[in-house]
Amino acid sequence: MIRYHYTGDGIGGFGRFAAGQPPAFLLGLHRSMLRIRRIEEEIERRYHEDQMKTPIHLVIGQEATSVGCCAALGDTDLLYSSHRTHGTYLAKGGDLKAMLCELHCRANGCAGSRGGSMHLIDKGVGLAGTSAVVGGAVPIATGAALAAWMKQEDRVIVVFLGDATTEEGVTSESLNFAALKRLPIVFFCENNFYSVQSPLETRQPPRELHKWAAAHEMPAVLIDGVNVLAAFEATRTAVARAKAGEGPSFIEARVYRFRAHAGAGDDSRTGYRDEAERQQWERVCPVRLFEAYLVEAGLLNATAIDALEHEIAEEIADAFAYALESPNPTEADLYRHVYAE
Ligand SMILES: Cc1ncc(C[n+]2csc(CCOP(=O)(O)OP(=O)(O)O)c2C)c(N)n1
Repeated sequence: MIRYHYTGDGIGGFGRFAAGQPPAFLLGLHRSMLRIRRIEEEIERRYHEDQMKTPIHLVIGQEATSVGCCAALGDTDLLYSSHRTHGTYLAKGGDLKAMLCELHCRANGCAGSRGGSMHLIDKGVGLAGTSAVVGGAVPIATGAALAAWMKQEDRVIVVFLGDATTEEGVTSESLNFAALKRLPIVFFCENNFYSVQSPLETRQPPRELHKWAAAHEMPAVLIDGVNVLAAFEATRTAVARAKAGEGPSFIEARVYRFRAHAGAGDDSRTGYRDEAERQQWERVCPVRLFEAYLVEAGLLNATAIDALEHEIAEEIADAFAYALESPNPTEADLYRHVYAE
């Protein structure tokens, strides 16, 4: 039984957002999504070799939200996210080699081998922090927005959260506080309908998450999370509002993760979701759908796609080789960043 149907417009949903956008911008979004997909597929392929000493939460199927959102952010805007980090980290411009070193627990990982996949960070590009604690990043991002507002900084804070994160008390507190103080923050909710293996309908009364958020007195929209341009446009609107001093916004993007909650492969056969449900969403894969749109629009062709695939594959092979050749942390590294009287 399919519980959660795709209700977007598929390939027909791109046209109204694409009008007037430069081809280079559209191609850049496609490239960024394809790159994230291929990086994660390679992580997944190698995961069983047990060289990556970290749990992983793949975003395969959810690339459009990170990429569309980050395309609307500037370098000084800050992004926070949860345990499902790879998409936001890479879309915000995080360094691939430093990410793979972190996954391989190498000394030059982006979190100094202390964090693993769930704690990626790259402050140089505004990827300000990620947290394995469900709801952990939300109040931290809200605090960063308070700081930005108090210091009159020209920046917006965005925090990615899952549907289950709306069930954490601290998320309600954060939305309330952000609305009260009119903070420059965007709550970007990726609703993939599941918390590990628990469907939304067993966790919340029948309601729509954006309507729940709207009750906190902030604009709250529902978008097709498969549509990278819808994610871009919704973020752009929310960022403009925040920068104009008008306060927070909430975006609910309906998405679907194609893989298991954690680790490599799909786990639908354990019975918590119907494989037909996943297959239905795979037919509107965000990467392939946008690619098909660009081909139809005459902006991409098979030769260009081949060249892009080749270029991305080389970058990935190079970055994995770099990570595997990088030094392990030493005992002395253990004492760095440790404070003792
Ligand atoms: C406070 C807390 N409770 C429970 C967990 C275990 N846990 C890890 S991820 C997860 C599900 C989170 O679901 P959601 O926020 O919807 O994000 P998704 O994994 O679907 O991207 C849970 C319950 C945790 N890490 N932290």
